[in-house]
Amino acid sequence: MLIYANPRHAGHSGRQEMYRGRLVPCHEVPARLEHVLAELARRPLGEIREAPPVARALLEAVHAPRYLRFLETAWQQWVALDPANAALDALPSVWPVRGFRADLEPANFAARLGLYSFDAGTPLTEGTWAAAEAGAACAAAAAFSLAGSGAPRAAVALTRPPGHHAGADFFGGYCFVNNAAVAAQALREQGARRVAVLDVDYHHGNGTQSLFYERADVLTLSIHGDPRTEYPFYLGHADETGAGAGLGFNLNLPLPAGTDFAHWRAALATALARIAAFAPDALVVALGVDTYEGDPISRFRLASGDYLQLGADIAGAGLPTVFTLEGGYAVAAMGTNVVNVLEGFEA
Ligand code: Q9C
Ligand code: ZN
Repeated sequence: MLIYANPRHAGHSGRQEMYRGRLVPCHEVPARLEHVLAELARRPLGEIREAPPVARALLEAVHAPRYLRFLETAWQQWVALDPANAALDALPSVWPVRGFRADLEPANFAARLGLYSFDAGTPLTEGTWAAAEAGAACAAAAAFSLAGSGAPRAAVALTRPPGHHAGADFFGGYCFVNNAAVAAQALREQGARRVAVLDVDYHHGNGTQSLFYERADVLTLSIHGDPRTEYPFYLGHADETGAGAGLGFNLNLPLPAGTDFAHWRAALATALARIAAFAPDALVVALGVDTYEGDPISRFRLASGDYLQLGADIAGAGLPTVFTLEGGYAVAAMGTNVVNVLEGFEA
């Protein structure tokens, strides 16, 4: 398999996130990706490459242009408010909910930050845009690498910040640019007629679902902690099946906190059967390993060894596959768990 590692990821390094009334150290830290790279050095699975820059048109096929413009200048705007802000992260604290105007871009920076976000757990830092844009480049390059004869079976966008919570014009859940959606859109643009996006992160992939909710050419599926109790709470329920032309092309498989691998794997079998019926030309896997029993913010009970089987089950779909790296916060186990999925896929 081909691996595109994000060389700018460490520039996105949040200090603190708001959690239960306190600012606590960020869970989504650069060491996560470093552990995966270290494990890949021990268990090589393929060439590790740098991606060429991502086309703006591809980003704009996924995200609103004004959102992208905001993200790329947000740090300068933040520091322009007060030079002392350079020592802080920008964290939103006000949002337009039901009945508020979302069509107008406020003149106030804090109000713009809230307009384009949905939680206070996702700090924007000096290197956030460069990291997110370079991550999207990894996702696009991974997708493009699957075309043509001699293409690998799979390609990996090894990147952070993650992407699956980011929607057309909002960041949140540690995500800014939706890498899985960029990969799916890139696959469509290079000739795949239908693409499935399977999200195995502990948290529902609300951004990906919302981006493709009215499209029949991209089937979205997500296996996740039941949003009645688990983040992101406001989306990810089983009755969300798509709308308009996309009706029937979204499948949510929420599972209760405490779910073990046997029950999780049964949900995966349901998802894979739906994918087989859809008969896509390619698959994108939003690969979060926060389903791990040792994850500090999640509540499934997968063991490290289970990820080998998870990867093998996904390989059973027999599809050209792009993996994007999503969550996983048991930092020291990240390398083992992610590389187990990839090794299980290759076996
Ligand atoms: N104040 C991913 O796994 N935690 N994102 C809730 C917010 C947010 C997880 C605390 C969890 C986001 C990609
Ligand atoms: Zn997650």
